[in-house]
Amino acid sequence: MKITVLSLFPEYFEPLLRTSIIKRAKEKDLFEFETVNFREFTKEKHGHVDDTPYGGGAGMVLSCQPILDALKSVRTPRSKVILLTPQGDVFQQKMALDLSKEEHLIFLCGHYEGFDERIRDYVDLQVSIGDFVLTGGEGACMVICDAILRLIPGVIKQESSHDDSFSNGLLEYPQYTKPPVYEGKAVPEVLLSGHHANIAKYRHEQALIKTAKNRPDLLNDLDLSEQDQKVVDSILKNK
Ligand code: 6GU
Repeated sequence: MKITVLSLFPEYFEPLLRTSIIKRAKEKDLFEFETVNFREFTKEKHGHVDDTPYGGGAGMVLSCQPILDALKSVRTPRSKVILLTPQGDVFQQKMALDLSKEEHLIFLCGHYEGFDERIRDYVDLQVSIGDFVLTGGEGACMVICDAILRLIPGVIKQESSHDDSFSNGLLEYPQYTKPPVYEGKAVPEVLLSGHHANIAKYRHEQALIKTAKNRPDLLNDLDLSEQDQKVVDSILKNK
């Protein structure tokens, strides 16, 4: 996997690559990462990469030329090009999994008011991380890169991502570690029992309960068993 980020502020990405799990994965060469500052591609004599919007209005609009010339310089037939924008498809775990299997991802990060609309014709995908507006695509790009990189084999233990929230359509079951009792709050008995089948059943039920309580919208996309539906119904009734 190679990631190329086109951004006016490549320094945003330094902490991501310098820290924790992503740093170790980089040291093990599990992925390549490069940033390209598209300001270096501008043909505008003062170095500008944006201009005022046709039709008037506040703010500036990123011009086609610098971004698309920068894109041409890094794109290959096997690249997947993703534009970060609040107007895009909302990023989800399934998209992270699909993108983690790509050979080359190119992210276009905008800043200021937005992109010239014609830039959208040159990308494969437009992605947002939720219904709010950031000052630029960099923060969103970092979030997306983190979610993708941890799914590359070897970055984290395979089992760790298996039970992730969203990977089976549910939120993750609750986890506990020592001590068995903290300020009177005890760890559920079944987790101390060593009975693997009971533990699996308990965890599945807890994942259902947590999802029904916190994110009932996720349940609409699932085909629940009769038993699971009963658990969900009892939670929703008491909400
Ligand atoms: Cl991808 N970009 C910006 N600027 N704001 C956002 C976003 C992206 N996703 C949510 N808000």
